[in-house]
Amino acid sequence: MHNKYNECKLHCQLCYTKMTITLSIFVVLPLRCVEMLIEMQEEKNTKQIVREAFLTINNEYLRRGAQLKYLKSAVKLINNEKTKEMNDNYFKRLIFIATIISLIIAIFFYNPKIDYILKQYIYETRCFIPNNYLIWEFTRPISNCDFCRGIDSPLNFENLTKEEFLPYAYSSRPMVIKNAAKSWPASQIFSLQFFRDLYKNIDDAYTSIEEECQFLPFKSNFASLKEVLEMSNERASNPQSLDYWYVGWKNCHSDVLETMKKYYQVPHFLPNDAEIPQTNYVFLGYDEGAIMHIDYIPRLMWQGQIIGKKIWSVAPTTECDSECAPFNFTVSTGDIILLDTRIWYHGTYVENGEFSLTITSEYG
Ligand SMILES: O=C(O)CCC(=O)C(=O)O
Repeated sequence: MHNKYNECKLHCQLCYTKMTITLSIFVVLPLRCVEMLIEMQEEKNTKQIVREAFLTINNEYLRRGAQLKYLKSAVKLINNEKTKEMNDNYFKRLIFIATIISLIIAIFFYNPKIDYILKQYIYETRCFIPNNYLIWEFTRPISNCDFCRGIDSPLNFENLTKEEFLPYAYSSRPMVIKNAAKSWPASQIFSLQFFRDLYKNIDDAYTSIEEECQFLPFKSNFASLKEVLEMSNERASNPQSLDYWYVGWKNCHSDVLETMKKYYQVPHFLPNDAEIPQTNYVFLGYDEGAIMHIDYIPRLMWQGQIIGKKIWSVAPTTECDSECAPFNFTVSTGDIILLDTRIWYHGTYVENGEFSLTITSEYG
């Protein structure tokens, strides 16, 4: 497990490096090259005019009896000065370009605010995976629209058995299994306070998020899970204020996971052969939830709605826009949603100032 996380961290860092180098190579340098080409063309035109004027003057001098060797030595003198001036200009340009590139690199690597913004909006939000929405969006395979054609709602099941679920188990059709999480003790135990105590009482729990796991602030202004769990009670319970918040994070500390797992089960209808990671995610808060995005994760996603209810908006990938339509649906308290978040864009919303808390993991 740890190796996987370290690999992932390294991958994230590589992605940042790639982004910086890509910007430098594909934006700054081409712009500079175009500028230099224009300058060279202008210089060529000017040289042509000067050459013609110079020849005319030379002919006139020769016609008036001047000697060729004096004209040649005058040209040599001017040429030497010109070459020195040009070298100076190129040297200055080189320093200028190097400074700009170094500045960009420095800003990307060392400015925590920019790094933070990029992490939220450009780089991928789940460190589980190659870490960059932009790169993923540009490089993801084109979808075969079979997955969304004719789909305008999730499949709804009342509680069902493993056998009944099997035919649908690995389908990419959004599904809601009603009341499947209703009996989990988590609905009585999990709350903001529960996670406050849990993270406070376990050594290195916060560090595990920073070093191995992931924090997703969405639109709220928190920089870390610690900030979330240490917010004032007033803010925590006052969703009507302008300061509403919604966050998610991944748990990977073994003690945190062990305690959490006392209060929920992996959905009972998932196939026995499904691979299910040890880690999980918590999403909680008010109002505007996750912004529309697609996940680059290795498996399908399940989520138990422990407290409150949530509106899900799902949309097909853009290449399927003409064949499939986006749609919304509600997941109520105690329901479990199954969604292939790798091919369905998805965002969430919590209505009416209510509080929502969910547990998520993967299977596949
Ligand atoms: O539960 C939510 O609000 C968002 C979940 C999500 O975006 C995800 O699982 O990728």
